[in-house]
Amino acid sequence: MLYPITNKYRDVYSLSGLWQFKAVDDGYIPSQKATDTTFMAVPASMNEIVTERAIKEHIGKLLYEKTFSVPVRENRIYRLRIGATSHKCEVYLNGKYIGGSNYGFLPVDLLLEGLQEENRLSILIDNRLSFQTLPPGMIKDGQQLYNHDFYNFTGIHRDVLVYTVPEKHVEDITVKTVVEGDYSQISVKVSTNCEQVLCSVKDADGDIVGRGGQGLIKVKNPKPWSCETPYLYTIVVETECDKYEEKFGIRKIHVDEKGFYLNDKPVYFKGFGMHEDFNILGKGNNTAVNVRDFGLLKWMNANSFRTTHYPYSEEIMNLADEYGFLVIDEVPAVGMHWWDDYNFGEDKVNAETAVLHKEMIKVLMERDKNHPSVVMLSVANEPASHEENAGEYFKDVISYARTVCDLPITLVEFTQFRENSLVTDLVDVVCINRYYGWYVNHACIEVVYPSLKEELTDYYNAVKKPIIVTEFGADTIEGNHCLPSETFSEEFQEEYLIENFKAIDECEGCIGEHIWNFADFKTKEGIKRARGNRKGVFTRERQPKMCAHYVRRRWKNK
Ligand code: BDP
Repeated sequence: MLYPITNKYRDVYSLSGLWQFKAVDDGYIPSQKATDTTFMAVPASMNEIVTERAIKEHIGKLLYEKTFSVPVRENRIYRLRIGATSHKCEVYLNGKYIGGSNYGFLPVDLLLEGLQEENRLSILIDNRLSFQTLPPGMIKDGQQLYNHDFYNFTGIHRDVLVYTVPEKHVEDITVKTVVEGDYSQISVKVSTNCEQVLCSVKDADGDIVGRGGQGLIKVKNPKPWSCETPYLYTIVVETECDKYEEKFGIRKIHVDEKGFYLNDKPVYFKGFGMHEDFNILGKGNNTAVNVRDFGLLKWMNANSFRTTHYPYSEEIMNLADEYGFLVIDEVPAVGMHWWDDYNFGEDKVNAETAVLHKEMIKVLMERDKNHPSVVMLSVANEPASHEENAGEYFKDVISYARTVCDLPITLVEFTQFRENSLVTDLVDVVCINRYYGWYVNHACIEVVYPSLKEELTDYYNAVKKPIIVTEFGADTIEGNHCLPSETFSEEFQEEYLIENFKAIDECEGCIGEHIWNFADFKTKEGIKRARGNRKGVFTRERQPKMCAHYVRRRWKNK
């Protein structure tokens, strides 16, 4: 899946900016230009922009509409690329349905036929969650309920682009690399309806270092991509009438009983679970926020993050390649329960959910396959992996994932006891979220170290797979100081993290620590949430809390 680019053969026109907007009923068809609309920003979530609670919390459909004109050139195919909407969308051009998507967080790419001098693009978004959406949820007593801890932001969250490709064009490029002695073999697969395909590899200075057609290209003395030196090459694919350039890195990944290796060197994962979340913008992609976030990740001496709990924007993935971060790419299968333990009747995660789950894994891998930063796939966060149906469900999903993804695969677990998990056997790297001293024995800082140490040691001895502690954290209100420490104070957050680190440092099989969370973020309202989840090492405005200074010193030497 190629990102729209401009060059001699291709054009891109951005439709991001001001759109018309309103809440609509289920039966609404945009056959006429909408009336009674208000302005809305794209990309952005609508929820923190609007001033009325009823719209902010609207459950159902919303219309986004915009008129646009682009130069219409002959022998060009026009396409529409929406980076992501939340969640489902239906797209209409001049009142005619042209396609849509059953899920958010991934691109929607549609053919635009019959463009006129002036055109009306209407996007209907549906933000309802059910047991057959990802993430799952249910509507009860007029309320949208869901079992995950981030706000169900609604909107067009990434850029909307009209782009052109020549009739004969490069459709897709897949790059894989292997290092043998002094050479790297770059295997290039191009899907195209063109006759002649020439491929060349440019180094970071723009010099050509290898040429060929489809198939293998040799590069002498390759410079590997790593966190310290995120060296990027470019594959240039040229045909008789099209050209596409895509960056890639030469890197090798493997996992064994003891560790995770990048270019044959063991990796220790230092970083965070994060969120696409910012004041007013909600989940809207924003370059300024992205650059600030990567600057802060570097400042922290982090080397990795997990895209908790859904695929992040392509712009963020590009920055991860450039800055040298290892990314655990996650699909939005978060808070999945089969409700064996609850009494919600027949409504539950089922085979239809699994079809969507597999589809999202496939599309995510198609989107991210050439990013050297993407080093592992996470197929879910904290499913009820002890419930009877979980074993069968994830066996199916993970064996499918292995047919479309050659990266190590994980599934992030919270089940308190390893013995109860029905999925640990299926993964390459064990990822666990643990909140001793917070959700378990709240405020008992003394239990954190012994409990975590005992559990990690037991886990590793039993499964002999590398372990990353993918979440641990304590809600902290910035500026709240307390001596001796109490929960929610900056002192407690720092002490709590230190106790977790002590346990992690003493566990043989532990190959990483991801603090929950990078920054404070918005959640649904709840009795445990005063203005969202406050476990950030940074505030929602991206200023450091006290513990940031301790953690950055720790990670400098780790
Ligand atoms: C974990 C979830 C994460 C939550 C976190 C918390 O994976 O999404 O935000 O708990 O409660 O269980 O802070």
